[in-house]
Amino acid sequence: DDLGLVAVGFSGGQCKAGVDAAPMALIESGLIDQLKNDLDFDVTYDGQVHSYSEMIPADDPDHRGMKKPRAVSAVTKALSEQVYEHASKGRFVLTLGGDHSIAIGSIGGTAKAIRERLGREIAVIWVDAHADINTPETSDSGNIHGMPVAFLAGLAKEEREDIFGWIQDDQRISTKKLVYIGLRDIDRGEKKILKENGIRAFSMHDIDRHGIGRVMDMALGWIGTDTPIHLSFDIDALDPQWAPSTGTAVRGGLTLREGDFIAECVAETGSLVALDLVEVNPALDEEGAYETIRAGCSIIRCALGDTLL
Ligand code: DIR
Ligand code: MN
Ligand code: MN
Ligand code: MN
Repeated sequence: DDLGLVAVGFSGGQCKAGVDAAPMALIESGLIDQLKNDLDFDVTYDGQVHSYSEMIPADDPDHRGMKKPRAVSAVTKALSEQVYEHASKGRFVLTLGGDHSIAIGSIGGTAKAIRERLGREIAVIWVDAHADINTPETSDSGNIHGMPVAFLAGLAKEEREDIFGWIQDDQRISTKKLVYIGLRDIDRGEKKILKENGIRAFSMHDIDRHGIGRVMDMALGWIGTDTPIHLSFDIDALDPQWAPSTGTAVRGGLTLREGDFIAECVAETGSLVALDLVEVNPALDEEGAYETIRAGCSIIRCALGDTLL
């Protein structure tokens, strides 16, 4: 099978440096060889970690409370074009972040390519401690990594071309085909948005109540068979015990096996078309960085069809 890999060394969607070093750390730990040799993918990779520095304006004042809006907009626009290029050629697209704001580009590019190629709307499975569905107005932090779903679902819109005005309907997703797994730190405004839009969300409470097996049955049942799926996996969905090196760690999260199991179940559908692995920050909790990177690689392998037997 053909796989397009895009490495995005971008940290501008939040305030902590170091998340831009994750793609290189994941690659140096042997990820590409594993994809080629163990999982038999034909990997198309330009050999670069993109920082898109030439696209980032020197002057980037806050807009509607958003921090670095032009930088995040320019980077995600460029990324959306790269992802679109891979996906429109029928490649599975693996995007290594970077902070989670980059999903505006990766999911936007996938959504557009799948619409054109298959005439289908993608489903998105968002695995995260956070819902990342703040609008600029509901956000307390102004960090755009807390807003990507709002822009992708059209709940947040902006006229200005240089601040996400480039996002068109063919890059957007439906709130009806969005499923969350692992939530446990949701802002007040986000809870309202989830409720008002009837968005399907499985929190850690649901996982405790039903077990991850039943939760995955329900999550995939909601999406339905034969729907192309984009899996966006924030490493902070895992408990800090397994993934301490991340910008906004929240206790009470998924075990390493639960994270891998989610990825395995999505792989089993045969409908996965793209995957993001984001928010690994090797500069934070440096003793834990190796474990965090290892966890990230494991989730990627599972999502790409690696099985225990
Ligand atoms: C918080 C934290 N909800 C915010 N968000 C994220 O800043 O909007 N942390 N995404 O990873
Ligand atoms: Mn996230
Ligand atoms: Mn998160
Ligand atoms: Mn919070």
